[in-house]
Amino acid sequence: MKRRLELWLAISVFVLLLAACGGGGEQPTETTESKPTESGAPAGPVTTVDPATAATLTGKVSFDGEKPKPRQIRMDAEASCASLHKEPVYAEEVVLNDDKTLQHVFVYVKEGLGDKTFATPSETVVLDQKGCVYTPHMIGVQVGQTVKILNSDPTTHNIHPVPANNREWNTSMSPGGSPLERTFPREEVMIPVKCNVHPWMKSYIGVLKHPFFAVTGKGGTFEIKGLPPGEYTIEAWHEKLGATTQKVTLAAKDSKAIDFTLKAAS
Ligand SMILES: [Cu+2]
Repeated sequence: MKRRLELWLAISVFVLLLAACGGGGEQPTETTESKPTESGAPAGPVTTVDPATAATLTGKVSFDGEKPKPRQIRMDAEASCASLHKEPVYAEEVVLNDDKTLQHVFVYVKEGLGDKTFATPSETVVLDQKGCVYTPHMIGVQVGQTVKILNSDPTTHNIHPVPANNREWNTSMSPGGSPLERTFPREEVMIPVKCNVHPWMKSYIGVLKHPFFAVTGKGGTFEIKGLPPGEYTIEAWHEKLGATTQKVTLAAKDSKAIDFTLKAAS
């Protein structure tokens, strides 16, 4: 009789332990309310910025130094890529406009938004492989926002992001195949992207929890709209020239311009 009681107690303890460890799928999920979902999309209440108070930040990024000589990409080893170009193709590492402003600088709010969470945009951001070059060279997305990767080339690419804070993956994409859709669940400035087939292919993806970022283009300018009033640290990030920050205070409805200068690598 005593033995049966001991056995019964042992079974009870085991069952209790199993329940405490969350073995069942119907446990209340009390601990997940503020954690991001699997895709990285915010699970908690999202911040809506009142358009009546929203501020705008604009500016441009300039280059200081001797203009670097553009580096020509040699595609000779891959005839299917080389045949897609009649003109020489240059690496997009340092792309200068005529007025010495810079393209492909990621300008974003680095600090100042506190714990605010923002809705994940439903629009996808396209990254194409065209002429054996990533187009555009640099993109920004929010955590959980879909990046749609295309292969517009008559050749196979193998896209391979090399993140430090997200999961690494690489996928082969054959010509005429379906687009690839991917999300990144964690913030990261920036994720380098390479192609395992073509060593010259390089791109960058910036992933943020908020929508306040821009990539400079022709003219080296940026515009970040819809900012809640506040004090911010803004960073301008460049793949070869490094990063620089500036602090800015934005009052309600403010429209401010700040300029950045990135020096030639010494
Ligand atoms: Cu490729």
